[in-house]
Amino acid sequence: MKNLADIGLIGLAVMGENLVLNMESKGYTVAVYNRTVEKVDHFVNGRGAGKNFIPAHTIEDFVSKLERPRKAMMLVKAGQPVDDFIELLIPHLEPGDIIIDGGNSLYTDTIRRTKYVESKGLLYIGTGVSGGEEGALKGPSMMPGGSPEAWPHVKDIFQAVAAKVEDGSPCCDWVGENGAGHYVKMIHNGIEYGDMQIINEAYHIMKDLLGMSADEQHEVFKKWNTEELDSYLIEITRDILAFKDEDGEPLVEKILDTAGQKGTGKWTVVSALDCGIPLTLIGESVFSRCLSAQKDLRVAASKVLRGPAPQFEGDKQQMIDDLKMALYGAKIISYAQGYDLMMEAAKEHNWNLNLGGIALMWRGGCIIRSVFLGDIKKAFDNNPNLRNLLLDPLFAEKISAAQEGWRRVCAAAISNGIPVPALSSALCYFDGFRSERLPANLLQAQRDYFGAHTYERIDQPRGKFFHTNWTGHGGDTTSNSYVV
Ligand code: NBP
Repeated sequence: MKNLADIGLIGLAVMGENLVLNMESKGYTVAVYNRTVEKVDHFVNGRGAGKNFIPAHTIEDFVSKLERPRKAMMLVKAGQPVDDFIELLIPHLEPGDIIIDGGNSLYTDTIRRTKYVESKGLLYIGTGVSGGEEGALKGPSMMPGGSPEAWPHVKDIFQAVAAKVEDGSPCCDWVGENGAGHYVKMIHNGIEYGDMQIINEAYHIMKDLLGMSADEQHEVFKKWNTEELDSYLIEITRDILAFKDEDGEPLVEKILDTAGQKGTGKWTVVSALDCGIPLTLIGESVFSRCLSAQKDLRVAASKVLRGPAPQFEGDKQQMIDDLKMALYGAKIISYAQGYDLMMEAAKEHNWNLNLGGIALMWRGGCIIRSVFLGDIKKAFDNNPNLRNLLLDPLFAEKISAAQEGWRRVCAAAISNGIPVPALSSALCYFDGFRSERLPANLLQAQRDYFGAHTYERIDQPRGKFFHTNWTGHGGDTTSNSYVV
């Protein structure tokens, strides 16, 4: 074993343990440290026994065991622990050494930390790591950003441990400056919320409108996973639906219907609101989790508020085929909106994002991995300046083909009282996006009426603003607007 490690890792919890085992299996020697130091010995004498790990019992000891430039990676709880470890590391590091945060940090924290660490003559990387426990061990998707000079020093290690797609390309590449990597990971998580929500809405329709058993649904998801919806989340839904509890009944039906969340979906929506980008599908997905969490209130409301009893009289197989189209169409919208937001954030933060490369990074190893992402990569390869995914010829054609069935699904759900907030808001976005004229002319008239907010006219050049004295007793003073 080498005396000095190629890289060091702080944080031997689920992600850290599995990621260092992955690194070691690719031939790297890894120094390991954890706040609760007993876990270091427990790991090197347990899962890490007989492998190329160098245990460290203090931060000083940890840093002294790293080859220069030192690469000290943290996989600890996001938030204050990351700042605390940065403070502990800095006094022991030398110019050119690299601190890496692989946790789910908020991108604005990573922007701040990159600036701070660079001000000390060091380099910083904030990298998204997706794929959970199994991904960390067998090949995660990794989205690094931060100090660009740091990338050549970690590229080989990161790309060796990352998941690979069919042609061997790693699901890891440089994303951009300061917080870009964590921003892209945040969007990934937002899309994950959206993909999960639309699958849940399809399940709800199959169960409550079509009256299908879990086994019947399992068969549908099994088929879908061999077609254009082929993805990790469809695959695990297939398996969940087939899973039986000890009494032979589907376990899924015994699980309480309240969803948890850790905040990355919310961060995505907050960023969308800040940037003025309509991220409706992910927004509805976050709010659906919030509504699910109001269990007691919903139970009380269910006794008071009446709606239609679901009743399906049409062609069941047709509705199942329509559901596939609804999922496909909504998925296109979700990615179109997510990419729209990334493009806007990149403008604001001066990130030179490789949009096709991001699709490739998500193509394997992570929770949203799917064959679909290959088409997104192609769309940006064909046109690196593509303004919106819906304007790519292939996606334009696919969404047009999906809309008929998708509309039937939303109409049936709404008339039968089954909530489909993500599927329907995505369809509304599609209809809004393809509208040359929306009713915002009336809205501007209303704003001008009550607040003298002014309006532009269709028969005058853009940028020329008008105010009308709608009531005859208003004044000529106008109000300022902000534009998002
Ligand atoms: P956790 O998020 O549970 O964090 C555990 C680690 O953080 C342990 O090393 C623990 O040390 C350390 N830690 C805590 Br907790 N509080 C600390 C403090 N105040 N000061 C210093 N260290 C502290 O571990 P995880 O689930 O492996 O996740 C690691 C990171 O990766 C997180 O940012 C997470 O959001 C992200 N992530 C997780 C997943 C997943 O599937 N779990 C997937 C993708 C990303 P201790 O042993 O002394 O308590």
